[in-house]
Amino acid sequence: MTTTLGRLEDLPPDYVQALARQNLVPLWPSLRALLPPDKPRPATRATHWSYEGLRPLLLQAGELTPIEKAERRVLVLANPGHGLERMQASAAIYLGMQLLLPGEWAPAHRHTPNAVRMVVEGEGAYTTVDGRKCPMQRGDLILTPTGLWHEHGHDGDQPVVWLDVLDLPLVHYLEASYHVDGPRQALREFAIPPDPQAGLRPTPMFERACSAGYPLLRYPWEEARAALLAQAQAEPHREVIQLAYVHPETGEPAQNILGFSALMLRPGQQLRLAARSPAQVFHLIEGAVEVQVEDQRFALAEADTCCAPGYTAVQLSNRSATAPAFVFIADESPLHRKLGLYEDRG
Ligand code: 1HN
Repeated sequence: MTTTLGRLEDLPPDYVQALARQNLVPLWPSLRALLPPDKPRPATRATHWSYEGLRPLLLQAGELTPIEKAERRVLVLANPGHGLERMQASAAIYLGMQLLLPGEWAPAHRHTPNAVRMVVEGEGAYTTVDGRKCPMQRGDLILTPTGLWHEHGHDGDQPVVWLDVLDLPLVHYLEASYHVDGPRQALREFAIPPDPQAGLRPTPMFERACSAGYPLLRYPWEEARAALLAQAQAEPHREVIQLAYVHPETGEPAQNILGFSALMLRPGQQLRLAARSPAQVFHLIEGAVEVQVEDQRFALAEADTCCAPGYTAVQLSNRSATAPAFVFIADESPLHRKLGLYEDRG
């Protein structure tokens, strides 16, 4: 039973002031907002960011602000439900579109938030992570886990754009966010190069907990796309064609806080994703997809991004009857599982 509780206005003003003078606050006027009935009331709003809309503005940032004045030239995909100034897509997810122009250099630093890059367009750029040079090609996923040095360079002749996904809002909320600048990294090779196929697993592997060490930093799109097509072909009746980006040796999620996967929709396929507690981000790598979140529908074109709050079912529809579609998904599920908050409400 949910009874109506007393409000702050019901209390004598001089009593409320006496409390404040001693840094005290009554709980009951705020209790329902802190613990709403049945499900959370998320600030996260289903939001769509069109690449066609943002691309000219990002290129304009390239003209307006030299890389030396930006360090990282990024337009943040901000969720209006949180307030644009908070620069967050969901409670734990930060999204940004980053531009690097030919010959530019984004200097080395390391920081406490974990980051990944999903490459959107252009050739010739690379990220060096912990001394390991990771070429950036469209659709590649590149990890820069917490505490590892990273810098970006560009030897090509066209602009390169990628989507940054960080757990910055959470790490900042925890008052644990900071960075350290460093010198240009010396390159080093892997003694035994990791097998990129080993970093893709059927999504139930998400269920396991986590470990340290990041032997695989670059998850080439070529491998992920081929593995999705092979799964679809091998299991023609399987509804969900999805691979999680995982630690290649343990099968645990590739990073500690946010989870990453690639999903394929068969031509014309409609797929309902259950209402689960973590918020999610969808970024269209290839094809044409409609994303429905409650009463909102977003027609995603290639390189578009959208987000959905937690505890909400999402319907994905391939708008093409002839071609498959490929979606990159980032979500808060490793975090929710570790905290014991994960729920699947079907
Ligand atoms: C960062 O380090 C990068 O290294 C991009 O490219 C975006 C957003 C907030 C904090 C650190 C990068 C970032 C960031």
